[in-house]
Amino acid sequence: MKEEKYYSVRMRAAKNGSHEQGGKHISGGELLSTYCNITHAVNTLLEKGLTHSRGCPDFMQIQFELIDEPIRRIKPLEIKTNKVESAEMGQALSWKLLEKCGIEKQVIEKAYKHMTEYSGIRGAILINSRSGERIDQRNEQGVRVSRMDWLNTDFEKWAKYYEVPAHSRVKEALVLATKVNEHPATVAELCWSDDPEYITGYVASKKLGYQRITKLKEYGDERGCRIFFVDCSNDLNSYIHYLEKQPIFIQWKKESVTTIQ
Ligand code: WAQ
Ligand code: MG
Repeated sequence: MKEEKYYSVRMRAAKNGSHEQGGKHISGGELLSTYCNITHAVNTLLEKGLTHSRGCPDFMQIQFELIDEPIRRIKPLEIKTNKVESAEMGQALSWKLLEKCGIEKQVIEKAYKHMTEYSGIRGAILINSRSGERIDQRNEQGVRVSRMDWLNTDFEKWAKYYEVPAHSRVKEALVLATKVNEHPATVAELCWSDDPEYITGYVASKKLGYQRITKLKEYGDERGCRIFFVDCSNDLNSYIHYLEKQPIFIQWKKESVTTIQ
């Protein structure tokens, strides 16, 4: 049977002008939809951008396009939640986890510096996992990972099994982390939200899975970021092409559960 066609639907919203005009990034979103579901998909993203804790946007763009390539299906990273008392403890744990991925201290230090410098951008920063230098040339834009999704019914079964809140935020973050860390050139990822009321972040890698850390910043802080530690002996352009263009569905089967420490 021929697979149904899917569309990539994307949204970005900003305040005080568009992103190009130097406006403040408010919200972004990406999902996959069948043709009959496009109205619903567009409305979901519209709602996301209109009701955001970073503010009311005065610019929004929503677009959809047909995906012509076959969609790859991959299983979600294993999840672990690490409870911490303070942002300092959370950050210390994130260092420890990144070191476990083979990343050196001075590289992590540089990553944290990048985090502060580029905390307002709408995409991710790519850094060389050995030198800590930023390697994408996307400046204020960063690289936006796109063309990925997880069917809600499947995600909800997964959330119930792992006793994780079945929130779209968790789904979106795990979808992104799974896609990014599936690529052989990704060594690890560090992320926390730019939403002032959301303080849980994570470190993810193939080996460690998706390691949530319940506090990586203080409430009210609007600084957030995503950093991918990349081993760039591989071609950077094809890596970025994978992040932006390779369509991926996350699919979960209870039978394939493995455990991480
Ligand atoms: N591609 C690349 N970078 C992105 C993308 C994307 N599709 N989406 C967001 N970012 C970057 C961008 O710089 C944002 O400012 C930053 O990440 C944070 O995005 O409880 O909510 O959507 O398990 O605010 C993680 C923990 C929550 C969830 C992360 O990020 C959990 C979050 P946000
Ligand atoms: Mg955000």
